[in-house]
Amino acid sequence: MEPILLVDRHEGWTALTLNRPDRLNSFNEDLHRALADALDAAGQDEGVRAVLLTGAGRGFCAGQDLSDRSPSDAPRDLGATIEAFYNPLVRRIRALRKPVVCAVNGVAAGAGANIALACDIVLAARSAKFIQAFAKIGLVPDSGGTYFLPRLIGDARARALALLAEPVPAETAESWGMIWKVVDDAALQDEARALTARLATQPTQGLALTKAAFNASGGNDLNAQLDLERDLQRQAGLTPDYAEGVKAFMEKRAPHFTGRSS
Ligand code: T3D
Repeated sequence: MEPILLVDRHEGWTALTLNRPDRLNSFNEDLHRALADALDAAGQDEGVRAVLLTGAGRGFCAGQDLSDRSPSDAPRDLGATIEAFYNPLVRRIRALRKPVVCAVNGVAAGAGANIALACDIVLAARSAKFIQAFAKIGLVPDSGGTYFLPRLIGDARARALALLAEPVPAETAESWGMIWKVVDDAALQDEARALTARLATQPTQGLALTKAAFNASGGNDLNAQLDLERDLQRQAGLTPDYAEGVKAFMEKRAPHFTGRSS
């Protein structure tokens, strides 16, 4: 049987592919566990300096597998599954001290859309679309949707998308600033791999600190953010990659970053 999550380790980076294409890669508990384990492994592996998340088949991810949510069952505490699976996943992606690239290869719906938005750089196939599908089944946007969306595209658009559950084509998502870039379908995976491989050669500690700064930005006022930047810069300035970056600049050559903390 095919693994539910494909893990492809490359030189310096790893690709994680949600692999339940017949269900548009919707999440069941096994997929949640596999993805959590793979992200933890990527975090612990010093040789992994960037992560690519994508989906197999024609969709990226359709959120929760609704076939695990039979209406004839006793009422289920959905807050418990959010607490156990979706919230830890979003926190893992944001806290990972390495950039996470998401290649949205097709429809991203429900939690699938918001998990994509939790990643650091989102590329999408031209044919992809994003749907806050929750309203169609009486639910609330989760997996950070009500946090990420208003910050990315503004309150007016975020509210309408959540209340109407209308699909947003990838090109609109790009023009609204919801994602980084649209790529032709046939080029998506190659471009996403090249981008992830490029990030894997960059000053990993500095990128991790940059990520931490952006993670904190939403909840900080300017003074707090300036203080945080000072503290993070202090840490960045002590990394070997900073020394190498300045040395390489002065010597007019390309830097060779190791990503190490000391
Ligand atoms: O429950 C909790 O723990 C709380 C957490 C909730 C998080 C959430 O994500 S709630 C939101 C759940 N997701 C949705 O409501 C989206 C449901 N899917 C759709 O609306 C549509 O499938 C799409 C708009 C995503 C794509 O439409 P389309 O026409 O391109 O494809 P399709 O024909 O609807 O789907 C293809 C197959 O995938 C189909 O199976 P079949 O008929 O070929 O055997 C369909 O049933 C299956 N599929 C799609 N989404 C899901 C799914 N199966 C299970 N769960 C899904 N979410």
